[in-house]
Amino acid sequence: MIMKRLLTVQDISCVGQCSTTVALPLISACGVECAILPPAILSNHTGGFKSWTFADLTPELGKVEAKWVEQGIKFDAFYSGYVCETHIAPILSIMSSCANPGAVRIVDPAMADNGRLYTGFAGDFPSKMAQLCRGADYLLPNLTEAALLVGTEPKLSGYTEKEIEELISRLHALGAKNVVLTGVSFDPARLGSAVSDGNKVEYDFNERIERMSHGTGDVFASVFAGAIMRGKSALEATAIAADIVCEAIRATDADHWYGVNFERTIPHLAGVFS
Ligand code: PXL
Repeated sequence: MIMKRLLTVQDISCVGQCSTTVALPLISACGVECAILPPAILSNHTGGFKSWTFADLTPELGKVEAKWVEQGIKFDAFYSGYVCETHIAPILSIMSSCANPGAVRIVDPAMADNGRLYTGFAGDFPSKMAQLCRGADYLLPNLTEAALLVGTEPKLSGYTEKEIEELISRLHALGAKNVVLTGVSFDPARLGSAVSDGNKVEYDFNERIERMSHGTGDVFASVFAGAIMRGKSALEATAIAADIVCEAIRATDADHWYGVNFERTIPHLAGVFS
């Protein structure tokens, strides 16, 4: 079987176990070639560190695209994560000029959690991120991102099944084909995702782990992307990704605060696809 080639577009946070430094090893472990395009390089992520450097590579993106077009470099899939406003137009352009026929677009609108936008994003950023979501084959928001994308006030908990399904139909109305909404819970003991193809909504739940962990959205989206490229359905990919997230949280050292020790799940993940 010919190996699929995926391009992930998200920052490099040099320290912090998030975005590209999570996507590259996990997607590789799924047996999928992972090319990267970092639109910015940070010393570390913005979620809990006191400060960080931020080198914006927006001017590089068009040059990289021109070089890939010149050489006929194309991708079977695109997976975008944490990006800023100036990156969105160049990413949309690359996704159209460097796509193999039938290329899949996976969009994790990584911009918010726990009811709030991440530090550094302006209040109108969700409307910019919505432009990336428009052509998504798979859109992977958490509950806060979903609410902000459709222009509603995020609730921290207490969504009913009816409210979840209403939120999902509004995400489809943005132009996303399949929606995987994470952080869904109807029972305090269980946490999971709602998976919708626009016709039906299915659910995947795991036992809730009472621990605040950074970077789990990136672990989830990376494994989901790898699993989709290996031919899994959206519900199967969700279940595999959620299991790896739970395993990674449980495998994380007690005093490790800025990410999860997902590295310990790599042998298991590689085994799923061997
Ligand atoms: O995990 C999402 C993420 C990615 N990249 C950067 C971040 C965050 C979350 O805070 O700060 C730079």
